[in-house]
Amino acid sequence: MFAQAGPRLQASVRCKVLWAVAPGCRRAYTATGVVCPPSPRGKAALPLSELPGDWRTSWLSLYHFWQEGSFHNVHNLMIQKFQKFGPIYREKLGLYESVNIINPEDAATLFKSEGNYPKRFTVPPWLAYRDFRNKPYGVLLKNGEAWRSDRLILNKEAMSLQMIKCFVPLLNEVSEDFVKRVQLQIEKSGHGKWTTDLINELFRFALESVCNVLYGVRLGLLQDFIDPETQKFINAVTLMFHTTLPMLYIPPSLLCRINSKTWRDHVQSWDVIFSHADKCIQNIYQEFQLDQKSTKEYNGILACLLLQNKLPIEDIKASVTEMMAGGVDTTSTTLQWAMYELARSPVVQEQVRAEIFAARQAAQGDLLKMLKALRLLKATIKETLRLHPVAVTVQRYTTQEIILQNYFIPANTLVQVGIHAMGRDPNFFNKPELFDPERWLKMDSTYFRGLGFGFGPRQCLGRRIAELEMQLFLVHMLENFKIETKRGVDVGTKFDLILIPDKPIHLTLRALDAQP
Ligand code: 2DC
Repeated sequence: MFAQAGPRLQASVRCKVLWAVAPGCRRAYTATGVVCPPSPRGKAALPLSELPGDWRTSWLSLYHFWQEGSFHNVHNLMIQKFQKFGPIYREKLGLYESVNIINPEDAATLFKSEGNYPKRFTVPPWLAYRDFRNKPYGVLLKNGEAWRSDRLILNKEAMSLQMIKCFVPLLNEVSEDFVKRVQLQIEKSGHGKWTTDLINELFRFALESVCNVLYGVRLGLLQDFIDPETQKFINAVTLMFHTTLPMLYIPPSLLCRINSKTWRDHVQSWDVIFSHADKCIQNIYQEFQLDQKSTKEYNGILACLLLQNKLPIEDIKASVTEMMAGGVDTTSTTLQWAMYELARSPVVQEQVRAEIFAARQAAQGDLLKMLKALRLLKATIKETLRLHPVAVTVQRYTTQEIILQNYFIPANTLVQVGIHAMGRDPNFFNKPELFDPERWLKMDSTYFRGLGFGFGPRQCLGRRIAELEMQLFLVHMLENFKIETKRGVDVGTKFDLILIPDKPIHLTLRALDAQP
């Protein structure tokens, strides 16, 4: 089904709630973290108009935001705002207004009240593109009943335990091939090691992985020569994220009307993404119609969806395209951060490696059994996402009035949980600057602290694929290589819609059996 263009776009970027200007900061906070709640609990809750926050007019703050070049620094500004205003503040930048929270207890209140149709912030230019090209929304962008029925069908294929078992061999072979590729590069170097910025290799690894799970097909991205179309796809995803940034604050309809470069680049990136995904989908679809299904037991998510025949092909296409695009920069960046942190903490790296060796032996070839035993490895991924989440916030529109930090938050308010800020706040994590995966196994309570994939029925649909993909990657890498990095090079974070390293990360991979 094709949706109508105009009205939908307008509704999505128009402000829903209008707030009166409120007094600014009234309390003092320490430099490191958030201090006690504003008014003692038990007292009558305060109205929204009392919420602290930087007010002025939204357009003026947008202007300052722009001037200060804060575009790529949204995550650090958020930390500063929590320090200035406390655990809850409200903000309005251009058209974009929200209430921001940092406390895990408040996140719990928010998510527990989300109901059956949770709605997150829908990135305006992503809707605008689909309206512009008259393409249907996938599950990422749908809401209400349309979202729920699609999501339930997709959950069975992408999130259920049964299917996870099918993903393991598919993802495992891609990781094994990645190791072979690194071994080749090490041999080529002649020094028993390979030092490089791995990001493009990781993009290819991630795309190869997600495509094997979606289509049951190997693209061959871990070879020296790769199809230029595929590299175009990878570049398009990064450019798509990058050009989304300004359109979080300036309505895409405006940029479209003045034919700005940002809008044109954005449309072009999505065009590349859709046409390439379409080719992949078409290939499988044809095999299907010609009844040339391969004899493998499992042929990937797309084949299952086609076989089920519960979703119209256009809806399948839309959601599969989203999963394909969503699976590239997210896991690759997280893996890059994980290796960076493991390189900086050799002791942790050794512990995780020891766990993997032990689990490998005990499992005797049963991969699922091995993965089950890898508690520290899973904690390593959690810890990586604590310090380096992909998304700076997880957001929901309230569906009913709720009370957060003793303020009434009306229905239909955009509330954002600042998960990047939460992960670095000493109130919620002891010595937050320390990369310490074990904390997840020792903490008294991890209650609403690990929100890297969101929460509840609207959490990341790719979560299980991403987790398995990252676990298997790290298993194979740590079994074969020592990961090292130059000391003293601190890499910061840049907001480019998703959070990414602010400079290239150079890693050295050294064959484990050829230690100096
Ligand atoms: C960006 O203020 C900052 O998983 C905004 O794989 C709030 C916001 C809303 C939705 C978030 C987005 C942020 C970051 C990127 C996310 C997105 C939801 C899904 C998307 C987190 C935090 C992502 C990367 C998907 C992308 C799939 C797409 C390529 C089809």
